[in-house]
Amino acid sequence: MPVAKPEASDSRVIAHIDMDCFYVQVEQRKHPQLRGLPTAVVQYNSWKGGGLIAVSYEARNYGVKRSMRGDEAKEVCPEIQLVQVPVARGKADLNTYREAGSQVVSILARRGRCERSSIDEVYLDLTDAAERMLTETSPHSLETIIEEALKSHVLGITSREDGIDVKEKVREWLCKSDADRRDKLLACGVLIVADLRMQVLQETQFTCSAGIAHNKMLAKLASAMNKPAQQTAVPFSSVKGLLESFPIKKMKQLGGKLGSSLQTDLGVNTVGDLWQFSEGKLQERYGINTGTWLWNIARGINGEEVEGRLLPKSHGSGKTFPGPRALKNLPSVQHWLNELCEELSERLQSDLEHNRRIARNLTLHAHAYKPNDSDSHDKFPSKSCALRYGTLKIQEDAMNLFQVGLREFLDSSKVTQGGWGITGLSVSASKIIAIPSGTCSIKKYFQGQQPICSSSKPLEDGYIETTEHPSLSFSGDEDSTSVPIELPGQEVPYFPCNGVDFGQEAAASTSGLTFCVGRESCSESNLVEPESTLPEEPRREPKTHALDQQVRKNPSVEKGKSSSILDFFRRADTNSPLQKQDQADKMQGRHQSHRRGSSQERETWHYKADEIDPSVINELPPEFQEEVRDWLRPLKRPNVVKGGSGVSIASFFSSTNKP
Ligand code: TTP
Repeated sequence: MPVAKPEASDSRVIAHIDMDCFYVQVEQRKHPQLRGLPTAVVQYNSWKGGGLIAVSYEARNYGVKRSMRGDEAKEVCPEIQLVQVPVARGKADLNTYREAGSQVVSILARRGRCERSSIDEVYLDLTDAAERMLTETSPHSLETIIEEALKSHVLGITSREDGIDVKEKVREWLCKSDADRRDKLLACGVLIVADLRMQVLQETQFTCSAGIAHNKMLAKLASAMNKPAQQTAVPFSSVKGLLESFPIKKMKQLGGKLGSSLQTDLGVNTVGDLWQFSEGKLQERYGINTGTWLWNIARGINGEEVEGRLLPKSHGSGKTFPGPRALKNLPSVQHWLNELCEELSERLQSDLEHNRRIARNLTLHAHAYKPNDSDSHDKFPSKSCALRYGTLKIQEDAMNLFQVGLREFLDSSKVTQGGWGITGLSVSASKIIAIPSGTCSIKKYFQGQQPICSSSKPLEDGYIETTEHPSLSFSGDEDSTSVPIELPGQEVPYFPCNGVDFGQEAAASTSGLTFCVGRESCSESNLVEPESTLPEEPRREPKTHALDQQVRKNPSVEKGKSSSILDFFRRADTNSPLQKQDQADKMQGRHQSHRRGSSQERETWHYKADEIDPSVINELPPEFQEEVRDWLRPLKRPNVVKGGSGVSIASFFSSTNKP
């Protein structure tokens, strides 16, 4: 549902950047001999030459369209070059395109807040950069204006009829010293975007188009107006002219039922047609929020912020099984779900390694049909659960979600068996959060491997989803495919685990999420000695935690031989012993300072013992659990949920991150 949001300021400078025929450009960069030729990227399925998913502008000139199949495109344009999308696991592999998109994003993010809105689209908030430019190097003070900026389209100022004078008109507009401040800022935005687009071209060989306006909605409309490799600005005075004749169904969020209702119920075909309806009237018909939103967008008002997000909000992997390829039994569904989950798991792993982010939610979507129900393809319910890391776990959970969905789907029409078919399957991981600083892999730590910890440096995109508290499961089992949170190759001065102080070192691990506490340095010399000889964990050993295994395998930390968790950790760090009494004393306060043990590097850090998730304790070796519970018992707040179901490790981290 659209959300009405008033604009905090009409002096913002927002750009929308859209890559031109993106997949084609990526393929042309890979195969330079294709440059300048009519080219299209086709799906891997070769039926009738494969479905076109991206079409070069040269091919578009021949009338080739994305809706065509390869064979049809060849009829329209016999010399068209068809490039097959890369394939992995029997489905399209989009990694090359994603990576190319990331490369572009990293360039665009240089001048302002950047939101990656799709694989090839980005919003930029250039307000600060434009204000700086206006103060320091205002366009009217510039001797030369870059050519790319002069080629801009400025709505209401330039038109096709301008012919050779067009650049002169743009120059005048850009350099007008007595212009409205909002237009002056926009002019700065035009220069900045032209420069960024040039950088993208030089560094990636890709062209892109852009819209520059004072909000996201107008910028997006403008970027599509002149493609490829061009940019369009919307001065304040031109908003009305732009919207007046704009088809209502082409507006974002009006392509579906709401847009159709405006057409059929109110006779609204263009945005201008909406102007005759008061806000009250629209609210009466569509509710307060939607009514206001409609009234606003009709006037070009859109307060949506550019979110600082360089990375995708979710990961997904899907495949369609049209017509005779529909999946008709559980083993075939299982097979494809396994493939999709494997891909998803790889991407989650990569996101974790490269961006230090974890996803918390797994969703399964399916398209299905059943006998005697022509509408049934809309009715397969999407199902979600907390995401557990590890390919096998994701596969298992996805299959369970599918079966729950299938039961519901079939029950709704009393069809209990047979006759159903699955025409589309997808799994997605969402509710992604950045791992808070201060986490590292206790598993690696205790195995004496290269210490790998997070730094306290924030993520480059600063993206942390805060709307919902996470619900990671604390099952305590772990297989080799589960993912400890660890940050390769990073050195931090100590393990600043935000919150728990179990002694000099303590650790807890969830399935796929591991944190530890205590040490100043992850240097190998401080690690438990014999671990390097330990074998890797077996690939699948459910219900056996890494730390438990460690305790069993390592004679120095065998069950029963360590009288307490402190002893256990003392053995792990003979350089910095900590007295149990000291520690018990420290645990008495809710906000404690803990003096680091190393004589060389002393640090003071804080924790909030009352915010420790009790389920964390279940992750410790059994012989230590009671002891730690004793430490914490007097400090527990009555409303702390037990068992890990309500309070999760991520909320634990985020709460301890509070100032
Ligand atoms: P778009 O931005 O919609 O289109 P485009 O970049 O190919 O062309 P344009 O210059 O008109 O913006 O999509 C970006 C990429 O996403 C596109 O190159 C291929 C892929 N894509 C699909 O795989 N399937 C689809 O249905 C669409 C619309 C896009």
